[in-house]
Amino acid sequence: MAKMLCTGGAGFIGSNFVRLVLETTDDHVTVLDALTYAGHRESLSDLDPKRVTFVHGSVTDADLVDELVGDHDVVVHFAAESHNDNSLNDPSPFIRTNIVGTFELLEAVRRHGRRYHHISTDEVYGDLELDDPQRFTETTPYNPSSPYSASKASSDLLVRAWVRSFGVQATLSNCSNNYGPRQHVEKFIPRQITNLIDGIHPRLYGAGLNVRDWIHVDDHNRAVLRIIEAGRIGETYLIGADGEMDNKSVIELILELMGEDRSAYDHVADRPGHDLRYAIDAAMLRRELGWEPHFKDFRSGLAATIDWYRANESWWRPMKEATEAKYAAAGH
Ligand code: NAD
Ligand code: TDX
Repeated sequence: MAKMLCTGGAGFIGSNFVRLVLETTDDHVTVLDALTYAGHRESLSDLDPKRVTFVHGSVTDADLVDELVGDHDVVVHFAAESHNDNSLNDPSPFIRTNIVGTFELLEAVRRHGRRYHHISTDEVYGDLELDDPQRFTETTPYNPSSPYSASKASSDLLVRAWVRSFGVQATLSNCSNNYGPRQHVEKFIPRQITNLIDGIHPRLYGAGLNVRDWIHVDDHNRAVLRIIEAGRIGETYLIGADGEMDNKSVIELILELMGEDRSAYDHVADRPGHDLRYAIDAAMLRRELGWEPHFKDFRSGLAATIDWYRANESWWRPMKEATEAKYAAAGH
């Protein structure tokens, strides 16, 4: 049994990761989470307290981080400010949490000689043309567009430098857009599902031709577990499930699955600097670590996600009004 420290474990991907660890290993998990607007204790409240310990605190708190890292075998770092639109409104928490927080963890991992896995995003590579035959690979140069993606790119580069300069035992993964249960209603898919439940039209930024490469959160997390288990130290693994789809088609599919007219959505102001297309080539992960996605059919994964939001209104309702007020102020 290993003792795992999971930062950001009360957020979307982190909370699903904790569940997967409990289901598939005998590890103990300590969650370190600051419970920002994006963190929810309820996402963990039904889990066995003998196997999950919750610590309320920030990854920027050097003393707390040092103590916790020293007491664990493996650190998996999910905690971040994660939303592009928020980073355009106010970049400052993105710099503190995503860059300084990663620095504090790396320093603690270095002092204590612990194994570290860094969670990142395909957005660090910038965007692709719609007709570009190349997809992102582990060697694509970094070219981030937004304050969010620049802060994640910075954190990745810190990890690579700590591996090379100090011999820190780290791996990295950069994943494409996740969907699934417990995702904040500020994000594209849950925003449209919960709008429709509330009788509001879905909101499409610009013409909606932007392409995202969708992967179910459990497939992302199964890949993370494989990398922790068998990944090569110092290596970056790209995680994606060949799920490219443009935003307009995603909105039309959500409308269809929820029994509405496929054209019943509104076009709203586009996001400044909006990345056009992300696409991941996950050949290395598949070849080297034998990973395969379980969710191969986006339509059925999306239908299950819609069912989850219908059945769990008490989870998302408290955050809906404030989220929509923020969007209204930004013209989205
Ligand atoms: P999220 O916003 O749902 O959750 C983030 C969690 O981190 C929250 O629980 C929040 O309270 C916590 N947190 C924020 N600041 C903190 C701090 N200073 N100290 C401790 N905890 C703090 O985000 P998510 O979508 O679950 O993303 C998790 C990670 O995965 C991030 O690193 C993100 O960059 C990366 N990622 C996300 C996606 C995606 O599609 N959502 C894709 C690829 C990579
Ligand atoms: O209401 C909306 N309408 C709309 O058209 C919203 C909220 C978004 N969009 C568009 C913008 C993007 O092209 O949908 C796409 C997806 O938007 P987000 O859910 O905000 O995701 P994105 O900006 O692609 O970033 C996501 O994937 C990479 C995560 O939020 C990041 O944390 C991750 O790193």
